[in-house]
Amino acid sequence: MNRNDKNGDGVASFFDFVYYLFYKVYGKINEGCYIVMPITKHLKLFKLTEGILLQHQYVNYLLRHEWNNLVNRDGLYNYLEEIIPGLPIVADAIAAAHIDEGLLPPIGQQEVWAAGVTYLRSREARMEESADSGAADLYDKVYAAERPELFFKSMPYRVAGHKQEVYIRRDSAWNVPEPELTLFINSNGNIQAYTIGNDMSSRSIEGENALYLPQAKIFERSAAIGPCLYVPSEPIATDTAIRMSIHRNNAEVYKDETSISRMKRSFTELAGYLYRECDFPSGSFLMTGTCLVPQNDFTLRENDIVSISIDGIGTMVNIVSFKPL
Ligand code: DO4
Ligand code: MG
Repeated sequence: MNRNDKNGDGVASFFDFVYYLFYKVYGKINEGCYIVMPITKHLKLFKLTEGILLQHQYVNYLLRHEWNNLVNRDGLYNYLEEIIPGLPIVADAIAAAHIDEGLLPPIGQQEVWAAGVTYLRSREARMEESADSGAADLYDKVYAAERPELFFKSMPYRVAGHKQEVYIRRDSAWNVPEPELTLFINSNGNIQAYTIGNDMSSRSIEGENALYLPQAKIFERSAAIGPCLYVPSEPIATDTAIRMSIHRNNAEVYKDETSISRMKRSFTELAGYLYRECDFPSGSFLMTGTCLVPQNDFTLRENDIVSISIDGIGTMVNIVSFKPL
């Protein structure tokens, strides 16, 4: 795989290259004089039709493990680091070809859940869209309440991955993507990894009546995750940036970014509520809420291209479509 391609999708950037050099040079200096490295150690797991690709310090390794058993453990980063010496190395070009042709969403048997109204921007948007239904107050209250809003989002078979289609509903006039940092929580309730999530939503159905939330949120390919599982040695940095752009006929029609530090709740708090009275034998994914909402006159159209990037994890790209009739 291209050493500078930290997204795993063939796209290398100058910044990736500088990061790579810094990692190598500074890492060497550290080996000699025991200075703490400023870069979080991390690994990436790409789920492929041919197996699992592990990317560590820009070297690719092939794993033949069963996905659910592999990821569902405490100390996932340490376990993966320990087994690396026994793994076959995959040449850069072969790894790139596998990722290009055989990339799957990084999910096995896990349910996907989502948190709502965890950012002020989301509270404001829901209050606006539900003003006519009289439900605006609900969103104000849930933002302030001790208990977070958590809702079921998807079974694994409805989930789209990087470069795959996401769907908008034919019976919805107002459709948006929701870019969300997504947690992978193991069966013990411990956050082990992160990925990029898109909580595709119908704002017209959600705004019409708050009780329509499941229809606004759950439909074929309304959840996308990818391109990989990002497994850091430490919890993800609180100032991590999240960016979204939307392209239509080769023109950019939306672009914005923010930081997950704006979130009102902590990730462990959300995971704690989800696991209070539910067991997840293979772990679960939890989308943590959106902080980027396009202006109110924006709705997605067929063939729009949605790109979501999160620092460290990479970029997930999806094409907007309708479920075939
Ligand atoms: O309350 C409705 C859904 C909220 C949501 O999906 C979000 O804040 O991201
Ligand atoms: Mg959402």
